[in-house]
Amino acid sequence: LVTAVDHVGIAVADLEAAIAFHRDTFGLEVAHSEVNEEQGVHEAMLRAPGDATGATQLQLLAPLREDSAIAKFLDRSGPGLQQLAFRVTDVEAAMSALRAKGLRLLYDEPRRGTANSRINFVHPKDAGGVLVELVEPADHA
Ligand code: V0V
Repeated sequence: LVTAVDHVGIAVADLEAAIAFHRDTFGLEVAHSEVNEEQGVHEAMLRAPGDATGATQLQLLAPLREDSAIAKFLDRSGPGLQQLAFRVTDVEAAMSALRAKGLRLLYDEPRRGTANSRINFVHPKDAGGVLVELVEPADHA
């Protein structure tokens, strides 16, 4: 079902400050950055220099709006780990397999994620308290 850990997501209040922290402290570089209006995030994907394409990335997530999932997470929990994202080759097939096991998916249909990936999420209460994202990268389409 899962082919890799695609990324781990951290909720941050200030994206530029978090990018600078991860660069200056750990040497991570920004591989990609975008605004996702539907998800209410301004995000950056970071990786270690020399990482192969497709290696697990670190996703920094800053809220665009007060009613966004990231703003709510920051209000409740403060900055920190918000999600674990598994890469899959077929997000609809993964959704069906997980639904068949009784897990709740947050969306009926996949939505648009980073770099035109197709995404969905498992409810954290059905995954051991972890918000699990399913990601089908665009180049698998
Ligand atoms: C909430 N809970 C979490 C959690 N968020 N537990 C673990 N990890 C999280 N991130 C817990 C919360 O403490 C409650 O526990 C319970 O879940 C239900 O909370 P709720 O108040 O009913 O729900 P909300 O309003 O906090 O919403 C939680 C969900 C929301 C997961 C439904 O955050 C959501 O829709 N997330 C999916 C979208 C998202 O995260 N987008 C931003 C990333 P107690 O108190 O009942 O025990 S965008 C992205 O990743 C992109 C673009 C990408 O990767 O491509």
